Amino acid sequence: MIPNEADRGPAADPDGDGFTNLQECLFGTSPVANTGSPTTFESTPGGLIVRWSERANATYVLQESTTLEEPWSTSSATITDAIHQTGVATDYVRKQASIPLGSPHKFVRVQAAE
Ligand SMILES: [Ca+2]
Repeated sequence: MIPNEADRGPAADPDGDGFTNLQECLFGTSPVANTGSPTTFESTPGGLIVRWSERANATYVLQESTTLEEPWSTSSATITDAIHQTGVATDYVRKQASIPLGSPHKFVRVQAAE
């Protein structure tokens, strides 16, 4: 499916998943197929594992907040290449970080920019 002209801009969201074409490009997801969030979360006994895909020539910052209000702080969690790279788009690398569970509860997100 080729999006019409109005759906090709960086701020457009032709698949209606809530992520712009720019965000889809940064995280390696399809801009024309609603396939879910660019980040995935897995709850494990050791903590919450956050995974996302990164491409070269873009910057990514894992951030945490206890309130969802700005400013968020940069997470001190260690970010590594995920063991499983199956299904990752060409030219992207799946990354992961483990966030310890406990108090205070916190929110995490990945900020990306070109
Ligand atoms: Ca989208």
